[in-house]
Amino acid sequence: MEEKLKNLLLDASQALSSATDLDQLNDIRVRYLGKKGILTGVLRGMGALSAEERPRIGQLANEVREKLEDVLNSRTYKIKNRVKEARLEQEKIDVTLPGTAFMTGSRHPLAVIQEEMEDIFLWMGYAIEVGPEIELDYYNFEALNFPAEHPARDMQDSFFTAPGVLLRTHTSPVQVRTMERTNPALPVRIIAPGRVYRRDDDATHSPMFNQVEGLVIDKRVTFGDLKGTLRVFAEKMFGPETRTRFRPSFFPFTEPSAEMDISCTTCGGKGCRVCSHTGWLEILGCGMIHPRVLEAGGYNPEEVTGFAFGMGVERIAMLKYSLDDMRLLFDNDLRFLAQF
Ligand code: 2NL
Repeated sequence: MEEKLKNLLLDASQALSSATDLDQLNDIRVRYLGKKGILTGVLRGMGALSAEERPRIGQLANEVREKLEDVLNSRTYKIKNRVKEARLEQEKIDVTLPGTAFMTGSRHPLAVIQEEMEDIFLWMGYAIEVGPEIELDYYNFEALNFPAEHPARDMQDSFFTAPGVLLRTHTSPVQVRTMERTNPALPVRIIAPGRVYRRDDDATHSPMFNQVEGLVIDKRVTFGDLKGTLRVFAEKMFGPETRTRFRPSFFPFTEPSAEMDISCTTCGGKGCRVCSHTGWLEILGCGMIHPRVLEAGGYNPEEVTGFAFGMGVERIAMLKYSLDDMRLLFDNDLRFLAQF
């Protein structure tokens, strides 16, 4: 019996020591120490022992069980540790490796330019006003002194959504609404940036584009104020060496009306392909607010005067970024957009 227990201790210890994973270890534990295991089998033979031998063998059996449990525990600990070490070895990261670059967005060139324009006028004391893109014919045309037969009022030229309702063709209606809301308060000094819509679509025209219009009303506002304001704008926007000139023009909502040119941003005025060898680039339309428009806004043209101007954000962006095709601004090609 004693011999059997000593052999059991030896065999089980050896088996436990050579086990390489927890499943094997458990199999060995069940085989030797389980309810129906080898140790239980040996102890069954204790009934045949004499009364003197029984306590000695019983104690020996307990010692064997305790020793085996010690071996089992230390082996379990070792194997668990080895598994953990292997996992950590796999998980180790080289913190000196280059990281994975995130895709980051960038501002749209039109948004960048529009904000630059807004910042210049904010600096000059203007407020920014916005309004609806779906407008009444009244605010888009009627209040702006467009004659009933004006071609822009045609279905061919504008997007009508219902009789008397259309997508605004300029941001002027925002300014009429502002005059209505603020009259007779002075001064009025606002810009109206935003999307506008016209029915053409070719290489040089998009059916949707962006405009910044401006409006100033006060006592004794002059054409000189208009010229000085827009000249400062041009110098801030295109650089202090930029020269400006004003040519007579016509708009239904201003009288007199003018267009402002700046010295060519590419050749500085010497003449090149960009300016068609004239040295000048047209960038905006402007004029003194027509008395009938002041009246529609609730201001008395006998007491106040004002000037207004309007320019396309796309045109300014194309000049500042030397773009030869407006469609670059609308195609949303990331190879282009990522440069801004
Ligand atoms: C252009 C010309 C212009 C205006 C817009 C305006 C607005 C009111 C009253 C009078 Cl409420 N005028 N706006 C005036 C002159 C020119 O735009 O070529 N825009 C791209």
